[in-house]
Amino acid sequence: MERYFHPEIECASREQIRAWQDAGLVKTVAHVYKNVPYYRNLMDQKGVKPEDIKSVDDLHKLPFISKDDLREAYPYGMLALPVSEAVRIQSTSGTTGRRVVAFYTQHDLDLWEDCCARAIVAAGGTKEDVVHVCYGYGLFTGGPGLNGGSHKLGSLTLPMSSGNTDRQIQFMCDLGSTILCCTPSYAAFLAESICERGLKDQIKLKAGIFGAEAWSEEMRQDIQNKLGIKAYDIYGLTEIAGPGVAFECSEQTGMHINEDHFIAEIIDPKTGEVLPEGEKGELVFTTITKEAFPMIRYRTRDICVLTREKCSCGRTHVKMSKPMGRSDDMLIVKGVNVFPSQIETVLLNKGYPANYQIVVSRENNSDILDVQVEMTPEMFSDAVSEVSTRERELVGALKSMLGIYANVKLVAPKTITRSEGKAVRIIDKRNLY
Ligand code: DLL
Repeated sequence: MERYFHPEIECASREQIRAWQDAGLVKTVAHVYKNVPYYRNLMDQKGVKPEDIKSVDDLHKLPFISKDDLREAYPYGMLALPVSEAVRIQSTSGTTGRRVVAFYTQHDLDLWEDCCARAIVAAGGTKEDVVHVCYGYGLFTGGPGLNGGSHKLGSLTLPMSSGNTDRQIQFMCDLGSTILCCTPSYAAFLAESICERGLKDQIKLKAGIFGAEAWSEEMRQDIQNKLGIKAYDIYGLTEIAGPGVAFECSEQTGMHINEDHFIAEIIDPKTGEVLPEGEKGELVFTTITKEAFPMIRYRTRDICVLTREKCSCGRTHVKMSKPMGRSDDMLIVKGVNVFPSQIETVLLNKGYPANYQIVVSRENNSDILDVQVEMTPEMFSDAVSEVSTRERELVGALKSMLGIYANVKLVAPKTITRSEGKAVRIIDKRNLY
């Protein structure tokens, strides 16, 4: 049995998980109420006292925390211990407003790395594996998280960080990397580069652990086929820990949330009302084991579904679906909700690579949706006259998926900038007006 598969935890009964969560919640609420004045004020405003929280059934009484709260409390306002107790910060990649800074004690780091080790084991990892980590290192949690998880497992860890694709591929071949950890968009780019160089036979990869951004089932198939691996999803966010909050197992049908550390709820993003299992809504997390930066009912903005259906891997922890986009990433174009993942599904189904750019603009008070799509080299070498036929076909397919008209422009292979971290798929020019 692998060191980081703990059946007594990951396959525990619902009653046992509930008991951990009840106890962890009571302790965490008392801790933040005592030590985080910002949160104490939020609770006081709602008229809730720590004694009112006796079990998970009382969770709904507590106020939510949002990214705006964390920005307001920046930098130390949400730290629940003296600075001298914290040993590390990580930070979000936020491009607007103040960054969010999360703090960790040594104990917090240990638990986070355990979560990442569990994810690697669930993807078939053992001590014998060579784990190639090309998530970014530094403030981003991707590199440090998977690096720590791989160390815990005792696997040889390659702290590659992102970029320098030639060196990535060379190390992969020379050192015999077996598990690749990076964003799915970078995995797709690496797969493309490996195939182009005719090196597929020289790599020993068997699995990939890809997350930090939304990716479709079609993209999974594409990466799996190109690299001859199994591609597993991993989810997390800096505010809650980093990668490893949830991860996929051999079933590849959603990600088990580490319920001995996090309580998950799904709420209606408009009303804040808690929704029953199986309904789609915004994912909210409460941490129950963190010391430095506990979060109570943190609104992730990620839209997904939770399910407790029996999983063939034996794990009993609740599963979250792939996030269907973020409530704040969702575009509203001509009054219709558009998620980039819907566009990606259409493109990959029609044989296009996952290299595309969505541009939304406004003219004469009307929204315009432009989608630039890269062709494969084979498509590109076909007769020019076929391009307009192809474009028309995509316009039709997008119309039936989205319900609105999109202008499609096919562009030559390698025209769209590749990403080494999270891909930037959307340019919304309307915000600039
Ligand atoms: O992206 C942590 C991470 C690193 C997860 C490496 C997985 C692998 P942040 O930069 O704080 O943290 O961004 C968190 O990224 O709220 C989601 O919107 C999105 N996200 C993370 N994982 C996934 C995933 C890291 N598997 C935000 N699928 C989250 C879709 C994801 N979106």
